[in-house]
Amino acid sequence: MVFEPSDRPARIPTALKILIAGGFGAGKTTMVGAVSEIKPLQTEEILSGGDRADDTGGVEGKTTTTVTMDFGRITISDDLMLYLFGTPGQDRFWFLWDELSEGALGAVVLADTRRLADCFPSIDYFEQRGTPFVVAVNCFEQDRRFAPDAVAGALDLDPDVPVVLFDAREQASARNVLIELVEYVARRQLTGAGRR
Ligand SMILES: Nc1nc2c(ncn2[C@@H]2O[C@H](COP(=O)(O)OP(=O)(O)O)[C@@H](O)[C@H]2O)c(=O)[nH]1
Ligand SMILES: [Mg+2]
Repeated sequence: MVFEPSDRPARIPTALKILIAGGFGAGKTTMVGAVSEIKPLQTEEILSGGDRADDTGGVEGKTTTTVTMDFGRITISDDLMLYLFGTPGQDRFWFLWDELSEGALGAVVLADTRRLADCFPSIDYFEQRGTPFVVAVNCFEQDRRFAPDAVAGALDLDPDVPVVLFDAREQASARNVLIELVEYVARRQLTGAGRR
């Protein structure tokens, strides 16, 4: 048997791990579902009326909550593949975060402008760990668009942290956020900002 040298050597793509964080109802499950090439792995639990553990103020349409985590995969290019891990939004699952964050390239923090404060814990967490993150503003209210600068100011972000307006339901829009994060991490590494 003769092996012909192929003109395009098979490349093994680099697989990077990205966390998708943000408050309850900010759109994590939606985003992972919109971009993932594999069926998202997730467990939704019906929110019970009686002993409801999650505060649903502002997200009244929501009847389920993700109990485990969202997991997805997206191919960005021939040599780059991203694995997405949605962080559990509920405070009672914080213990999972350290495990999840291990080896992550960076994070996307989803911000819902109706409940902006909900993403503070995620931002604090990544700032403390030195994990690079971008803030993706999920535009629920079409008629009330917030300027990225205004959101950055309200969240008191470092000036270099990218803030992107997006729609978690749209694949191209969600994909763009991920590319923004990868480029941000690359820029930080070039300038040495990522080194601790
Ligand atoms: N209008 C609008 N609704 C969205 C958007 N993203 C998510 N939703 C809806 O908001 C609700 C909460 O989203 P979900 O992904 O479950 O939030 P999670 O708790 O962060 O996983 C769901 O009913 C989604 O269909 C968006 O960009 N625009
Ligand atoms: Mg969810």
